[in-house]
Amino acid sequence: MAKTLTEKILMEHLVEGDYLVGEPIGIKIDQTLTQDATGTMAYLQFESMGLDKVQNELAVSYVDHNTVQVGFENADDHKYLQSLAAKKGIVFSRPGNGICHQVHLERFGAPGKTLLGSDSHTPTGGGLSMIAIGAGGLDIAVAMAGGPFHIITPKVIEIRLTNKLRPWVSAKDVILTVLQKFGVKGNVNCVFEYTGEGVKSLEVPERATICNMGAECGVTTSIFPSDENTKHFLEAQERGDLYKELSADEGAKYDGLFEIDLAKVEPLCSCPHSPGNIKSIEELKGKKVDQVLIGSCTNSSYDDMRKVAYILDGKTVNPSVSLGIAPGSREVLLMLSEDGSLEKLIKAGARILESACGFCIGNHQSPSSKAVSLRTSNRNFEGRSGTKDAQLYLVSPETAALSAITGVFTNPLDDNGIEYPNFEEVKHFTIDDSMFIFPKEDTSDVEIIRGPNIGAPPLNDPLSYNVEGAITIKVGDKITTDHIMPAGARLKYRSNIPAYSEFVFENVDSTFATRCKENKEKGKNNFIVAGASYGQGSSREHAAICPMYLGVKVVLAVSIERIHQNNLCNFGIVPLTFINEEDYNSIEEGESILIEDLPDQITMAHLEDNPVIVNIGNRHIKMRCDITKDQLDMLIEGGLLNVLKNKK
Ligand code: MIC
Ligand code: SF4
Repeated sequence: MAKTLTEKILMEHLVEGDYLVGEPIGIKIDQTLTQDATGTMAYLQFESMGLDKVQNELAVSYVDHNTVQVGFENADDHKYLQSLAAKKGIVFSRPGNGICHQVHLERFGAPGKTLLGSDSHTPTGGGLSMIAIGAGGLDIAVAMAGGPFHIITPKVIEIRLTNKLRPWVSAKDVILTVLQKFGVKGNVNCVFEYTGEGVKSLEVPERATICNMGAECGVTTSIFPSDENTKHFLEAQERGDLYKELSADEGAKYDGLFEIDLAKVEPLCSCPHSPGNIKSIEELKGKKVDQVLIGSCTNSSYDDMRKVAYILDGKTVNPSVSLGIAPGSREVLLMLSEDGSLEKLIKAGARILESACGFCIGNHQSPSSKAVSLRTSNRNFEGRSGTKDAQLYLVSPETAALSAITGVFTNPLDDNGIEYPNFEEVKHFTIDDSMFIFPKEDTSDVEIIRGPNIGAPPLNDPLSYNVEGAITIKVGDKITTDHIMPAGARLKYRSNIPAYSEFVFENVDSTFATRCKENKEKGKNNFIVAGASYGQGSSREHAAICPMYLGVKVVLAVSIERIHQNNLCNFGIVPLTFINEEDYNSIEEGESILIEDLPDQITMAHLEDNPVIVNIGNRHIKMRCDITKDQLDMLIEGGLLNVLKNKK
């Protein structure tokens, strides 16, 4: 039978289950990546599995998120990660080497491979025809131990591209067109597969931009075929031997189709406070801008950056704008310095930022109060920038660079007196792998360094029979992991769960952690009630670990996003969804709640699709518990770490 590209790669990696859409399967993971903010916990969990070395083909540990180093905490994490990598056979990418997704694409990604990363933008690898998936750190730890990764066999949606983009319209506008169509919720367990003759007009970095931001739709991953452009990219990275041609079979059947005529794509923008809140730049043009930030794993390739330098050449950043530029990797930065682009950027008045996540995660460059901040990154959730009332707009590098000059939203399609650059495809990237530390065979003399910031992964208790307590918080729709577990200034506590837990829901309800602790002291459990698409956004498992630490036992939501649902199960928090959505409206914060026979109820929900009956006040509310057999075991035993321990 004719197969989609997604089916081909997934089936080649199938190690558990039957490949039937909607059914759980286990796939073999070839490559893993971690970044420092999720990595310390992932490696602590890996250590607790007791293995001498990682078991998968390639594991890379990047340091790119916490590079600000205010206080000792981040630097402690870096030391731990470096020594752990040396001990366990992991490639270490030193701080300053660049953003994990950009660097991985440049130096390690390979068509047809599976990649699992402890970061939700791991699908960037789909630009190189990989099945690249974001997951929680514990799932990466299991993959590094040689275990399979479990997903629900996805629906494959064809995104067929025709024609080619007009000058001044770019890959970011394509993915914003996709977001306009699919939105940020309701796309769980789908893969976006790009096809059509328009594909060949897009280079690998452009494809990577498109796959990167597919994460905002909540899909499992996105993928492009591997073709001549892929070959050229790999050859230019001196990795041509990894090339293989890959595409869907003629006549392959898809579960949906969205056609995009690239020639008709408009310059677009994600408006506050959701990537799915799309408007055209034409609608916004003339609006005053206070800050422009260019970079992040979405748009920081050499192609993006040299275009920006070309646009800024001979100009000066508008006096009302602060312009920051963060090239995605050391390779990109080196090339910008070699071809004269860096000089153009500096002369124009750009503030050159470290090749790291930085502004994107609110680690620095927080805008002024109520500022309008134009960014080429992928998320504009409220408060993510570090300034709660700032207004974040996500745009292409072209729109960002032009607006930095004019000081207002500027439509790149209008005549701006600049000819669109016609750059040649890069024939050879400047390769310098000296900031990777490759592991040695004999690691007997390596000691793992643990500073005071390095804690231990906390464990949960097995699920009690009757679970009783209070609705400690009720939140609305589209609550992101940034709402649950803020990053930015709090990021440095990622390796210290008791300290980080103090900040759960900090910007939503600052007394949440205190109330949880009071309930816990009285022997009561905590429950979270949420609207649709709970836990969208990042892969940070801390959005499950820290609530778990505070005694949260169950989340009752209208719907829960894929990665977060997995993280909840991994840490023994029961995910329930309303069968009748109206029941969500009837619940009030503070009400008491009792779920009787919970282990039995979720077992029957798994086996027979029975509803789970929840008693709130004097009402009996029916909930769904949509979990796999593995997740059932995790929930009953109090999390995946307990399951693994009990197996030994
Ligand atoms: C993000 O973009 O939100 C992050 C920070 O990269 C997260 C990971 C994290 O929270 O450490 C992600 O995308 O998974
Ligand atoms: Fe880093 Fe931002 Fe990309 Fe997350 S989205 S990996 S914080 S650059």
